[in-house]
Amino acid sequence: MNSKIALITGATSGIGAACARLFAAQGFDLVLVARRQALLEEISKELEEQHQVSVQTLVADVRDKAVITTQLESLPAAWKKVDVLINNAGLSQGLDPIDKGDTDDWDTMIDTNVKGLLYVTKVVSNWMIQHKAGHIVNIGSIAGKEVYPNGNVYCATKHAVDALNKGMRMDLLPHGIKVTAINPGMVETEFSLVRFKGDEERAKGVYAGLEPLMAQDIADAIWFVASRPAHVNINDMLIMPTAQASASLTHKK
Ligand code: NDP
Ligand code: 8X3
Repeated sequence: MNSKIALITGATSGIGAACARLFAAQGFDLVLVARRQALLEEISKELEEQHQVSVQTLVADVRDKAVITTQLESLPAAWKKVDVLINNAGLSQGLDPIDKGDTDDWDTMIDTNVKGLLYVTKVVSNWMIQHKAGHIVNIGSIAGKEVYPNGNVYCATKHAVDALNKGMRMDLLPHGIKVTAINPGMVETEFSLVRFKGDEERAKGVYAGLEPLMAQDIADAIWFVASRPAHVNINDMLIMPTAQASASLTHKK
């Protein structure tokens, strides 16, 4: 094993997969969490071969408290010395006014983006406390700073991440654990495809006429915050495409 470990949730796609590749390139061993086993195995094999790092894959739904807790706790002791936790697993479902929203979509977003993040953090923060060091990077959003029409529940979950990010930093302060929020604007990943439940045309339309951020842009920012000296913590970073001024204002050509 190498000397540093990063645990990344939502590592099969988008920002999480880009982080897995970047942290492996920097020599980190990885614990990768997501639901799609085949994709997890593919990325794990790719990184072990390309970068001579070790990878543990946890096929788990972060919404399932018993499963995610047991899987994390079942890791060998050496893997529990996590240096960087990237709380990235998350999603949006639907884009409807509050009176038309699907309550199952609301449950999925709240359970994944808020409760799933908490379940993982509960376990890993205790490991970090034991080791008296660690860095938790929470993936929030511009949607956690502002609200946009029909974004209601998704925005509420990301506002919750914003609050949790601040709360965690206070609670973990005596233990020397860093806590950082990375808040992206529009990033072209599977995000819109998931939001619009596989409607590729609608998903593509979100990014048409402007240059969105790419997952790599966010991974670069995460690497930057994770590689600061021990005495420096970046509390909060808001990263937007140049063509996006606010949550609801983009400039399309
Ligand atoms: P993707 O859809 O490309 O990736 C989401 C990842 O989360 C996938 O690996 C998915 O894996 C995983 N995931 C989703 N639900 C669960 C679950 N219940 N349990 C475990 N893993 C899960 O989207 P992004 O990369 O864009 O999203 C990553 C994060 O960035 C999210 O928190 C999102 O809210 C946030 N974000 C995205 C922005 C964007 O414009 N794209 C902007 C701002 C923030 P699997 O399906 O295999 O479980
Ligand atoms: C995702 C970005 O476009 O929904 O958090 O505000 S967006």
